[in-house]
Amino acid sequence: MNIGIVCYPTFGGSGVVATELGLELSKRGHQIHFITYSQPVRLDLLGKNLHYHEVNVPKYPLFLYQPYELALSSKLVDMVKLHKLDVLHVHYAIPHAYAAYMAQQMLLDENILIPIVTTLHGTDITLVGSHPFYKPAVTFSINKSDAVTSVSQSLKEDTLRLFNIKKNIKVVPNFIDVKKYRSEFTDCNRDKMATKEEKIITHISNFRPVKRIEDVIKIFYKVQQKLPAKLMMVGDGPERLPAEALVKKLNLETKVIFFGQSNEIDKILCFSDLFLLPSETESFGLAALEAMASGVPVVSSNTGGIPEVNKNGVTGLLSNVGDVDKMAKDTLNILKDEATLNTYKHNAKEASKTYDIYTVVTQYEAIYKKVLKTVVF
Ligand code: GMT
Repeated sequence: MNIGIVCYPTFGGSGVVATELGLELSKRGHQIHFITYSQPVRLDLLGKNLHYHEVNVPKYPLFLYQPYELALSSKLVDMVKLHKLDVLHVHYAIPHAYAAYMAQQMLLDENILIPIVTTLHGTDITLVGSHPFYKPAVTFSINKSDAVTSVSQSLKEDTLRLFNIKKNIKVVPNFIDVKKYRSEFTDCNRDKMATKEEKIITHISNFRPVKRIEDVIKIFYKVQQKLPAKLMMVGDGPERLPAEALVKKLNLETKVIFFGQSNEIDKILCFSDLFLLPSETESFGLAALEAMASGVPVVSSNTGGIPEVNKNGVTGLLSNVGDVDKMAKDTLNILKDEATLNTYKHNAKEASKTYDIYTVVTQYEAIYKKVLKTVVF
């Protein structure tokens, strides 16, 4: 199949999922066309069957806001025609589902049929999409998609609660490539990051308010009072500077390392003992799944889709949003002795295997085949 993938090309979870999906589909022989405003971050090499088409938005001084949707839908029309695309798979409803629908209508005018698959990722529904300024357009474009998927059951329920949706939403969870995480708890040069006695706690995100970065620091502050430990802060975003200020205020500068954005997530997770994810809301928590696949247990909030991924008492421990005292206690409970920690590590890795790329990508292929067969305009 010739498949067009539209996503945010950044370090965000939806872009990562879209890129990994495209890479796997290309290995299965499909021609994959990424249509985005810059090359997706995890798409280092343009391999066989992979293509990238940049969406350019010409700047014009009259516009306070440059019309990205217009440029994207025009690019989609051109790419569908030029590369004879069979299906468009858009990740993150805003504005991708909307732009894809416009492209579909323009193409229909030329008797070209192109089905649209929309994958809902989280904030496109829970935070941004449900804002009254966007809601009618988001509802419309979800209902006009030929197939709609969501990355968790919780996100499906949120979508049905927040919008008037007439379409069936199929849950297709996020995934990891189990093969990439085969190595069993190897050392990974952890001695460069911490002493033998110190436990390594890690947080990875885009440092947006929804991630509750301050909670991460507060949890660590309490933990390190009881147990020698280091905190690895990976990622970048608006909450990074306030987080650095808090670290300074709490005299934690020698114990907290800010990596910024990193392409070495696997290495960092390899030497981590525990992952913190105290988010306000989280449709799935791909970062937690990646941690689990590396054998790293997760202490998290119990919001959104996180409990579907992080099983309480098995792969980690969960608390109400903002309960930093309990999250600190949970962290200490998991790290208190090697036997407990190793049980959690083992469980985390085992549980992650149910999200293997092989099964999940096959589900997407089935959806593409179905829309190709059933769509009549
Ligand atoms: O919030 C982020 O980390 C970025 C955002 C995105 O769309 O890039 O993530 C959302 O999609 C991810 C991939 O499906 C999910 O794993 C995240 O849980 C979800 N984030 C939120 O719901 C806050």
